[in-house]
Amino acid sequence: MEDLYPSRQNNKPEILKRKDPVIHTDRSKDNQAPISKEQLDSYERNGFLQIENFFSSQEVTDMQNGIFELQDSSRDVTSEKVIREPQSEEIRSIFHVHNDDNYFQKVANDQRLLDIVNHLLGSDVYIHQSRINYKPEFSGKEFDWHSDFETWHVEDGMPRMRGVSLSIALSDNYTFNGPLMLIPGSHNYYVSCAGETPDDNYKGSLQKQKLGVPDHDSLRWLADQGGGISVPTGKAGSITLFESNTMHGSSGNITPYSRNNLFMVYNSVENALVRPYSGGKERPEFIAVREGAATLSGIR
Ligand code: 6CS
Ligand code: FE
Repeated sequence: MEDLYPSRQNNKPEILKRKDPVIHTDRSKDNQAPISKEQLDSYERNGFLQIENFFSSQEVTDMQNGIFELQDSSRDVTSEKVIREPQSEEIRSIFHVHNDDNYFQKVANDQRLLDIVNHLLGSDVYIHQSRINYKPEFSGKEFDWHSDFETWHVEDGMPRMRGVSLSIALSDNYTFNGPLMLIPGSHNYYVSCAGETPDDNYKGSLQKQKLGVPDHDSLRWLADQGGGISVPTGKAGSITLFESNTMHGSSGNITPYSRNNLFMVYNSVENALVRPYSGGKERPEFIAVREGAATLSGIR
């Protein structure tokens, strides 16, 4: 298939224009959306949308219990799905929870979420990737700047920008405890990065991403387009939806307040994975769902 978004093919970074819509349902149908026109405008313009108090306090408590139970039961487990920090045994992420855990399967299928995501992507959807990210107090480490789409395109063969990432805040997000930072408007550009992708890059990149992290000039250029850097703070139970190509990252956490979230990626069923554009081998199912891709039908 033609590569509309080449990256990691040579040593020169380049900024390309986005070639896909941001909202995949025609804007004349805004009145059928489960969110307001202002929220759709904001998502389309900025490449992300935060909705505060999306989940009830009971749901937040249930999800918090769920992530800590999984953390406890995974502590001594050797599994590729359990990602440790590079310099310690501390758990950084647990992958594929939308499938492996009954409770998180229900969360992924939540009708309130699907109504929004179906509208944004203009089709039925499935989960491309899911993970819990733990950023413990005093020691949680950073995620360097990246576009998720860049990795999913190069390493997983996701053809077009027709996915949306959902981060459910399971701790209060302050400006200082390593929250998500996003560059508003960056979803409209694609930073074609330098470098070449070795097979099994994921074994290192999930601890600390190196390839697909843009050069400093490109990052400065994106932020200088006018958007600067946004940090959606707020209580646990808020959600942030961000477009697959929105440039984002987060700092380490040296504060006494942990910062944990549940992260799920919805991809359009019309944007199914092909062979990785790197030409290399496919990443495993727990990072990039292929065989298990099931259209989500919703649970109320
Ligand atoms: O590899 C992935 O699919 C995801 N993980 C990282 C660290 N960066 C890109 C993407 O978000
Ligand atoms: Fe990311």
